[in-house]
Amino acid sequence: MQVTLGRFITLEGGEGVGKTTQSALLAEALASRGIAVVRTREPGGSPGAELLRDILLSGATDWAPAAEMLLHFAARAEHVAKTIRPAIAAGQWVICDRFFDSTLAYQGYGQGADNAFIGSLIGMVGIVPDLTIVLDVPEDIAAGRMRLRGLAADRYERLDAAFHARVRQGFREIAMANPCRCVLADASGAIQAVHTAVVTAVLTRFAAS
Ligand code: T5A
Repeated sequence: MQVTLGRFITLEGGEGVGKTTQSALLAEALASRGIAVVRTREPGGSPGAELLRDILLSGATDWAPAAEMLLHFAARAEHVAKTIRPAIAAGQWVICDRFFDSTLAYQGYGQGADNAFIGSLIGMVGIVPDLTIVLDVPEDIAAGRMRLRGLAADRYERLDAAFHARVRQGFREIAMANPCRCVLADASGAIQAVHTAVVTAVLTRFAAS
């Protein structure tokens, strides 16, 4: 594969579907092909956005849905300006663990924020991933993985099963509504099997680049 331009790949899905695991494996696979890769995440990914991440995940306060959504976009604007755009401009491939689809799924589908308003803010961010891989796992399997990991739950992880079911359905609908950008991947199998599906999706999408 000949590479000249930076690319922007996002990994999406609910809690514990394996985004962080697959992001690391994909970065290794691309690096082994000589591609310069930047791994990043949301909320966060730049110093200012990481400060907002702490505020959003700590659970120190219960945000009004509109305020929470705007905080995610404030972090995103900072992240895009300070990390994502510079990397792509330098010819690097950016792999981002969550991006604007997470706001649609969590704040829109999950918490009832206005999807049209979220859509207008997505337009203001002004950058759309070249490829979004939505990792899909039944909630019970994902919850089992989180339990096995044994870390303390953050504010979103503590929300109830109905919330997580709406989030999963939201991601599935987003993937189906955006077939040119999104690939919906069954991520309930073994780590290596999911990795193979992720790499195949990436190589297929960028084969002509
Ligand atoms: N959020 C974020 C919003 O509400 N709106 C927004 O706009 C944005 C951007 C971020 C939170 O913020 C919310 C969503 C989130 O709740 P986070 O800590 O970044 O918080 O949380 P997650 O993105 O959910 O990250 P997690 O680390 O919790 O989950 P991952 O990354 O999906 O899963 P991963 O790779 O860490 O794996 C979890 C465990 O499962 C194992 C791993 O080894 C690990 O132990 N595992 C597997 N086990 C078996 N089979 C596989 N295939 C496995 N893959 C991974």
